Amino acid sequence: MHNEFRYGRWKILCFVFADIVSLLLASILSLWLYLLNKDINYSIKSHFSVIIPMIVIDLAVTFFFSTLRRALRWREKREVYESARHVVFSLVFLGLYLFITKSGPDFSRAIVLLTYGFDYLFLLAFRISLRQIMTRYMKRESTALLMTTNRFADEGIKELKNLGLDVRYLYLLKNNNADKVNDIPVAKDVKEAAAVICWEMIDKVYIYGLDHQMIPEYLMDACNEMRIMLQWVDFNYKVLEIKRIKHQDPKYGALMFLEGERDIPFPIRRVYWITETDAEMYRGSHAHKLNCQLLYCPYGKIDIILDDGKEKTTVTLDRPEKGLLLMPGLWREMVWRDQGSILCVLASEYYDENEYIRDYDEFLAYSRKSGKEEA
Ligand code: T46
Repeated sequence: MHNEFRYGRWKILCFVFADIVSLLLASILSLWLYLLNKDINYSIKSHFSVIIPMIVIDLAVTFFFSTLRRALRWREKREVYESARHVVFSLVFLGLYLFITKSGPDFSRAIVLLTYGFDYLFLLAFRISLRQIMTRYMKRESTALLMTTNRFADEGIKELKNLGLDVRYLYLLKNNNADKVNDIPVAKDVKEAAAVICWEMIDKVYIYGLDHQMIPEYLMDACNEMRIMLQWVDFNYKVLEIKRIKHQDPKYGALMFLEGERDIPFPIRRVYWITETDAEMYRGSHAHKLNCQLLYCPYGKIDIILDDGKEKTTVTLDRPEKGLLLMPGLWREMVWRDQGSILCVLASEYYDENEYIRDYDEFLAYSRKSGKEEA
């Protein structure tokens, strides 16, 4: 629950307040009904002495059992379950309290049961109404959360701005502790990202340039529970400058490096390289369904011809620090321009011949189906 309090604080307080009001109303109503029966001799004082523990238990259950976790966004069906969970836990803990303090006999069990019965109905009604009011009157249109890595945050924000979307929050996978990027707050972890989506009433979650393996399951489940669509703002390929450190003394050369999941948006599962090649040699003629790759040429010159099913582009790898990031669904051919040039590849997937498309017509059909040609 603590993550929730960083965002939408007063909206949560409204829900907590509604919970307490519902408990008080339920308690008064059940007492009134109970006392309608004139033959019953019941101490109103003892009834009120238990109301304070009831409220404390109610707050503790909300906090420790997170019964408000995604309350603002989840389906009404889910509310039926969560309110029941809240009431059952409260009832159990109140029972324990009465048992431990031995105050059970002063207090009518019928009233307790009646109170929690009414509490359930009021809770459900209040929470559903609050949600409707908040969604109707407080929602800002087109609020978006962008999920990407530190390396791609700036580009992703620009890309969404071009689409007319306002990025309000970021969730950066493998974040190196950035609090803000371009003045946009960054959710610290996946739980906080889910809390932002709920309490800041985020409309859309965009994913920029991330391999499917990097999307945390927790966030996918949370979005699903809150009926938020995950949408990909994707690129097919990108030319990257690999970080390079040149030694002050030229005889020691230069060192280049990159990190999986940070500089490139995928974990590195496989590395391969192609050597001993003749000039004007062709390889390739295939696409991948899943594999993301980073290609670079540490020695020589190689043309990479890319085809998205609609148009062709050529990227020439002729410097060791020039990297070509390829997302799945691109047909490629490689042409060795200089003899002995070396092609190195970092890949997101283990080798699996079934995820290759080696037939061009099949590639065109696949690309049409997956909508890649529209990207
Ligand atoms: C790519 C370009 C840039 C394996 O057994 N394991 C492996 O990890 C790889 C990469 C290949 N192979 C076998 C499969 C074939 O029997 O090696 C043989 C040659 O592979 P292929 O014809 O796919 O080679 P290229 O140069 O056309 O393509 C390779 C990669 O396969 C491909 O992913 O993007 O380099």
